[in-house]
Amino acid sequence: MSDSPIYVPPKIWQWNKENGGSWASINRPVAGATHEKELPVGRHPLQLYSLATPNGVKVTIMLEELLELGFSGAEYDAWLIRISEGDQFGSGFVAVNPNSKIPALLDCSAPIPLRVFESGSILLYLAEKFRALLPVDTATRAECLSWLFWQMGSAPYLGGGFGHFYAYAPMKFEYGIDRFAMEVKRELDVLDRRLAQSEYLAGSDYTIADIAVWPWYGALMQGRLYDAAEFLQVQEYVNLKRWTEKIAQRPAVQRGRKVNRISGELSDQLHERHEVSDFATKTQDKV
Ligand SMILES: N[C@@H](CCC(=O)N[C@@H](CS)C(=O)NCC(=O)O)C(=O)O
Repeated sequence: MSDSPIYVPPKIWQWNKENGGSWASINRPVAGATHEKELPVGRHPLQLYSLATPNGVKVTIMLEELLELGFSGAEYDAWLIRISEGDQFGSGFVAVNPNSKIPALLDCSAPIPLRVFESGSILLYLAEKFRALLPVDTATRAECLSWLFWQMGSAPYLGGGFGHFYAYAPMKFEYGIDRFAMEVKRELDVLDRRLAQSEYLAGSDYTIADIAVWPWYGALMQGRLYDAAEFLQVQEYVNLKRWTEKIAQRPAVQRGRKVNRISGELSDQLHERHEVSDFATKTQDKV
């Protein structure tokens, strides 16, 4: 990387492995497996390969909510994928998600085990499979799916844009931080205005739209993402704050947040989840 503040792009881009960003060691400009490694398979119908990033937490909250609703078919084994160590590039993982990103789900209750990747797609798949947390009437369902897809389109500005330049980039670059802080503030305002009209994103009921949005924007509101709550003055968004705090109290959310977590308080880390009793016996401060 050049030290000059002014970058003139060369005619042809070259892969510079030494760009110094926090994730530089795992970022590559090509897809596909880097090594042979089978994935483990447990005894439950659903096999989840993930990590407790906001995208991963969406799915563990969803599964815990389904179990809370009494769907025993939602029992799952959650296996840890350490993305900083390149587990997402093992051949077994790439077979479940050709995009090499967590979360990835294998449904072994189907006649032939079927793969589902992309967190929004996993939420929709599970909601349709169990007929839960997705409204049935046309208008509310459309509203729910609109917010679900809004999240999938918007969060990359929060993570890949703001989070990257504010927290991970090797130097603080005002242009990038300004551009994405502006966009994230706008997104927070979008949510705040919606939640001024409605208890949850799709209407009066909690749905997969809330499950998709909370791990990103709720975490930002609670000061758990990029240490940016003060910088973005999140307390201004009072309706979003009310929604964030209400969802944080749900038992399934509290359990889902812990699954595949490898940082933070030891009592919040459950590296792998195979049984409901693991929450009581296997958080990392007990093993
Ligand atoms: N659009 C994807 C994004 C998934 C994603 O970005 N996962 C990140 C962690 S939050 C990841 O696995 N990164 C590893 C890598 O980029 O190599 C989804 O929602 O599932």
